[in-house]
Amino acid sequence: MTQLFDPLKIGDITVKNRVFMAPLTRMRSRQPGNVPYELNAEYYAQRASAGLIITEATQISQQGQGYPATPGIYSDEQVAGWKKVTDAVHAAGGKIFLQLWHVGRISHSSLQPNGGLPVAPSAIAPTGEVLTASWKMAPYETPHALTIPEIKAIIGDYKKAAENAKAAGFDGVEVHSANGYLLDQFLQDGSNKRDDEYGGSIENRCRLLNEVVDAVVSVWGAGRVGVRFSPYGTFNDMSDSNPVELFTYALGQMSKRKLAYAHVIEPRSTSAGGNDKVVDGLPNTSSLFRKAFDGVFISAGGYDAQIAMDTLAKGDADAIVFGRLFISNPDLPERLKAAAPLTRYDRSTFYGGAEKGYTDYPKMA
Ligand code: 8OZ
Repeated sequence: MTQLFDPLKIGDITVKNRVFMAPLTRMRSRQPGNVPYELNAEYYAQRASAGLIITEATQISQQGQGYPATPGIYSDEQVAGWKKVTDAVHAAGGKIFLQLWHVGRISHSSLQPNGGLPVAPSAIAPTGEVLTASWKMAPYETPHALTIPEIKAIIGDYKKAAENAKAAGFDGVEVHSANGYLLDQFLQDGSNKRDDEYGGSIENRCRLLNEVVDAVVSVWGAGRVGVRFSPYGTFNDMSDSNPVELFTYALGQMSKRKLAYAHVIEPRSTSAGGNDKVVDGLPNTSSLFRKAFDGVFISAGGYDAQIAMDTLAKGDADAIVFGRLFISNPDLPERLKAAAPLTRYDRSTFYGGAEKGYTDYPKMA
């Protein structure tokens, strides 16, 4: 158990333990304007005993939004709202990174500026349905394939969002390049069919990621920037013809940039939007990719205390990221340390609403 409670240096900061809180979409920002507010500050502060909190995915622009009531980091009101969150977490002794997000094609025109189409590397609609601005399901629309000037504008939006995150008092930022959102759509060849410098070879498919990370690093310095990947993840209709080669290359690029950490999701956890099954027999991505990144490697997806300890002991990761268990156990590190029973989470209150299923899970007696 000791390893989980050993401090860890990640880039420019040192965290108090290796039990991290995962980025968790909860769709509870204040409306209108997708603004974080006091309730969100209370929720995050309750979880400040995590070594590091990574916030819920936060859109860098209105175009980057794909679900109702997810928070943004592009308006002054949102920056002021996030400042309440970072102040509350810091006052409770925690550290918090903001996750920067652009959903790409996982959106709906009802959420887009001027009712326009969602954007993507290529005009390929994901299969399935999307949640609209009015919380109704609708079929995915065929996205608009981004032009090069539009891609450059998105990189500018990431940079501005990174600056806003700094103004809001975060300790650093994580670039969301996982789970089938924009950067992942460029990386994987199931969704990227471009024939310009942003498509085709692995080098070209990684170009947008590299340019976004460079823009964010220019604001924060590499020691305060992490990145998240989901090799083998199929959520949001993703596929790639050679995930090992692709993600080894992408992690190598991140390694060269000396990022604070790489964060990788195990495919055994169907996680986002899915069910609670842990699927066995899938590749173990932390052991597959650990060596591709020369730095702090953190791993998420279906962990319990035992698997977490074994993974650290084997050296497959330096810290373990807990999602669902952090929803229902605000004091998860203390509970793991005490081997105390864990509260079961209620999936029906994951998305939307207010206090119920959000700030009303008790700490240990
Ligand atoms: C669940 C529901 C909506 C979004 C992700 C940001 O998978 C998400 C997400 C998860 O990364």
